[in-house]
Amino acid sequence: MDRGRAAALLLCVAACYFVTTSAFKEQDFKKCETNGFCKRNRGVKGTKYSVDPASVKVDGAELTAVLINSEPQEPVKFNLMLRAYGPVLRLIVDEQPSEHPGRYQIPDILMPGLKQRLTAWKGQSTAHTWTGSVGDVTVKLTFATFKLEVQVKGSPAVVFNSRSMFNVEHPRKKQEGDPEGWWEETFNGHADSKPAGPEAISIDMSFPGSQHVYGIPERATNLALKPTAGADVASEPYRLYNLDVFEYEHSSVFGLYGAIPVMLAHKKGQTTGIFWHNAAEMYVDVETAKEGQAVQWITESGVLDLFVMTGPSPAEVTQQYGVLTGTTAMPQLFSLGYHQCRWNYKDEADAFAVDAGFDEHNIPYDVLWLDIEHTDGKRYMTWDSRLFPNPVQMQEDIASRGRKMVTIVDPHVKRDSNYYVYKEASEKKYFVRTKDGTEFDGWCWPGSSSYLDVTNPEVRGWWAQQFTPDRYQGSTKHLYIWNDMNEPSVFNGPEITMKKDHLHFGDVEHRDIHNVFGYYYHLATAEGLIHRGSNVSVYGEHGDRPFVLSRAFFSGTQRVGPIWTGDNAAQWSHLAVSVPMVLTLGLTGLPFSGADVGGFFGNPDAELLTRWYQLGIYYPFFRGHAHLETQRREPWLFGEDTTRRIREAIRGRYALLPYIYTLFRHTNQTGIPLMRPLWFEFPDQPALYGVEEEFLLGPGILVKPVLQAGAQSVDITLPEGAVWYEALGGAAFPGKTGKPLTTAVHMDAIPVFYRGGVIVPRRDRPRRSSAAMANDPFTLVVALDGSGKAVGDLYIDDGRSFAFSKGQYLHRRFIYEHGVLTCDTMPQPTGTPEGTLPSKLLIERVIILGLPAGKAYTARSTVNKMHSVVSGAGVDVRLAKGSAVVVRAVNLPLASDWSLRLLEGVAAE
Ligand code: NBV
Repeated sequence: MDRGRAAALLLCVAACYFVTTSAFKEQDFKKCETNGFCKRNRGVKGTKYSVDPASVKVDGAELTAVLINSEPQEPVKFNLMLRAYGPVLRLIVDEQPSEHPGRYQIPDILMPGLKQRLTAWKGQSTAHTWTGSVGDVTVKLTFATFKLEVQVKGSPAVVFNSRSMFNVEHPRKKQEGDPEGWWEETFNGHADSKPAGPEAISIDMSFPGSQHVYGIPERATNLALKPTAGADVASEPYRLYNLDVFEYEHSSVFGLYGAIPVMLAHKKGQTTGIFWHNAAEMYVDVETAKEGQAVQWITESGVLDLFVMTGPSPAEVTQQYGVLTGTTAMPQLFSLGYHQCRWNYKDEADAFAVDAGFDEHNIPYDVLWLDIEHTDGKRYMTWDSRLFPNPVQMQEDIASRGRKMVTIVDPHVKRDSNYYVYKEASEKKYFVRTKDGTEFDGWCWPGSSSYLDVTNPEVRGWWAQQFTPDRYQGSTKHLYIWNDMNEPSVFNGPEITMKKDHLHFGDVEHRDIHNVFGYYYHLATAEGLIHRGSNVSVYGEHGDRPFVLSRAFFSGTQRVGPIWTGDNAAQWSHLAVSVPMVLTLGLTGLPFSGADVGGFFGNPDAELLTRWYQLGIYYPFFRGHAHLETQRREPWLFGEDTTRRIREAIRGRYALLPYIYTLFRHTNQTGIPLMRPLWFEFPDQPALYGVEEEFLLGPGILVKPVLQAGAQSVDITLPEGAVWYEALGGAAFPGKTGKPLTTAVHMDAIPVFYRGGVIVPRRDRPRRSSAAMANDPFTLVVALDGSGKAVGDLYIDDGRSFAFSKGQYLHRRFIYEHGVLTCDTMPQPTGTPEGTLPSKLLIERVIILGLPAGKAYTARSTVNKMHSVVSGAGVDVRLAKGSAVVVRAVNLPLASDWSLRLLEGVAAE
């Protein structure tokens, strides 16, 4: 194509992309009805599958059997395998190797070393069933019709194929008279050649007694998934297919940029998790049946490789999933601060002005972001030299104030032989190919573009070399990366993505790897940042931890870096849906996420923006961002009151950084999310199972965002079994599930509560960035439970390198009991090296919530068992409304063991 025509087409494509569309364009996307594999299998029942009883063999940890589909004239046989890894089960159904090479299995998602966890079955067969058990888990395999029931401590957790929807479309030869759509399908003019023909798999599962199911991100919808099938329900099924959805709606089953095929079902006493280890397109129907929630999953291709995480608690399910796919990478501390982004900060002067604006208005922030316009013609890793003539100086200058920068690097590579990235990758044949084997030429921001085949380890290795300053010119060690459009987004492709018959490494069709493509790109970029920091190899000890934000994601993304929820809108409904979206990501193993604060499209008014910041400070990833065509909205542009409120909110985030960083260490060690639905912490209270408007940050902070314009009051559910202390004011409220507390709200803050029984570490001195807080002392908020106890912990390390993994950290535990607060070493999970880190940091203040009001107190401390008196400790009953005792100037060393005794009514010595 000549340059002129190419430019014209690009203009049209780009214009169509964001001018003519004022709303979600449903017609651009397939529905179940227009998607062959879904249409063929949705709701279809049959009883054709059985297990051949003579084939059942158990060899230690592995049961194998032959599964037969007796419907075709010549019955089709499959291999069935059932394994246990302690409380996690795995069911695999694949082609028989003699018949077919086997279905596609993604190679890089499961954690290495799973094999070591295999646990031997204790089992027995009858003529009709095989029953086996591992620990508290029992499975019953019924031969005809094939059915698999899983029980935990005798209570049913999940039943597979109870509704006979199991179906595997077996390999076949093309024949005349085959139904339409088996061998080729066309959507909106895009033909999919489907060389393997029909290859879908469907399976149903029921969760007896469960009221709700959760999970299967990403979509903008409720936390508890609404039924999509069954009597009186007519809805599209939930879809898992990574797509760039323009102006997505705030309430829809439609799949967005990322996919995690993980679902949780919950009932009193039992949470069950399902993970289908498969990256092809999927649909999921949810039905409320008499016996509980019943679901049907359908995938277009790949293997049936299902894991069951048997819990039984929600926290255990997330931990078990962490064992399978890994836990959240420990982030750098700066990345938990506030990020200021916009499409686009126009030039260096603009970037400096925004940076200075934060200091002028005394608002802390950590990272300034540059979107696509900073590049030379959307050639990523280059600069528009007119707008950004001195990128190195710019980064150094911003870094001199303790801050970082981020630039965007998208996966489409401009097809320009003068562009070094394209030239080299093309010569090396590193791009995705069309079905005919030629380099794929698609349309995206730069115009004609090719896409690196990041499923190839060699390509990832090469990509990871591109981030050193000699390759990425104008970059410095203060620069981090943002991967957008990695679903991948292809403006002129079917459903704005890549054709399914395109070819990847090993001639694997795009169909099989679509949902994991973005993960691979994200992974390779993150490895690039590890390489560039120092001379050490990948995962080296002293290089900095990477920070790469991704839009697309899959299971395993948590090991790489954060994601955000994409292009939301400046609307109250989008503010509200951000909570279930982020909660769902946490439940499915990807806790490091957040929504664009303020809403990407459109212009928030001061009230919406304020409420968004007040909520956003609790997102694990906290970034303000806005579309190119929106009005500027830096926090100081809405008048003094708004600036003050946003300043207070962001300062509140910074005060909580010690708690948030500690929570990240926990999720890094266990997989338990930071942001949790109320039922996650109180799993035995059914009235909480549907609550999605409020949440807990870690175990100790309950947040009730204000989600309506002009709200004068809100109803807050405070779960039973705990005392709750208003964060501002300290007033105590006993939890009463089912009886919300109605509270008046004002614009200065949203309601937040400390949970009795938890100690929250804070750093209360306002600073300009997280780096500037490095030597600040801590405050401990000790919120007492009904019996006067509380526990908590504080984790610190250098905040940036991998040295923590070798033991350079401090993890301290605090216990308050019988009027004594102690500090000692936090016990670590097995395998964690003991932590040592020289540190002069102090606990300067202790705030105790829940002591009898109106009394006088004094305090005495003992450090390393040496008796000493708190020097100059002022003891004060501060907050009239509540019962907060503030012990000031205690100055106790974080690195030492100590105790602090509170004495009632005794004068200070
Ligand atoms: O790079 C431009 C935008 C970016 O600001 C946004 O955050 C991404 O989600 N990008 C999408 C491409 C175009 C969006 C209309």
